[in-house]
Amino acid sequence: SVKERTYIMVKPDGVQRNLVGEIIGRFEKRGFKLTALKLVHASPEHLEKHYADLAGKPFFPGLIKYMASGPVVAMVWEGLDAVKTGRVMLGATNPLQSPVGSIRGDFALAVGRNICHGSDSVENAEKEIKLWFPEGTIQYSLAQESMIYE
Ligand code: DAT
Ligand code: MG
Repeated sequence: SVKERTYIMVKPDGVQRNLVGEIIGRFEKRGFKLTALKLVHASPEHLEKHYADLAGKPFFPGLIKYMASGPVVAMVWEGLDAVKTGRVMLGATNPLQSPVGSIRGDFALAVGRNICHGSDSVENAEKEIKLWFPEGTIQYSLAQESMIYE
């Protein structure tokens, strides 16, 4: 659906490495619509909710510490097949397995410093959007929509 939404986040390493504009630019240029955006220094408690499915993994404490080490850019992008296409644009979890041309494949090397997050299902996207944007998102129409969709 062209109304599908995904939660995309530039992680602390992406912010520190000045990749915020690069990542936003890729989603903009692909044709997706930005419907929410903020810079957040998240608490460990908030990040534990975001990554609740991974609690118990050996890397979980390190993941929370890294994600809480600095601000992240939280975003919602809307458009055709946004969840799956967003994941393709990010690349694989391990940057070494990510194709060149993907964000992780172009800018990262280590799984624990992989620059960006993207929702892995429509259901999880809606959960993550609620967690990061309890205030809601912005509805508006894109002027060039008829040039992006038939
Ligand atoms: P993804 O971010 O591709 O959805 P995930 O949800 O399985 O991957 O894991 C969330 C994050 O946790 C991932 O982006 C980086 C970190 N992570 C995953 N597997 C890891 C591992 N084996 N060692 C260290 N960090 C890992
Ligand atoms: Mg994930």
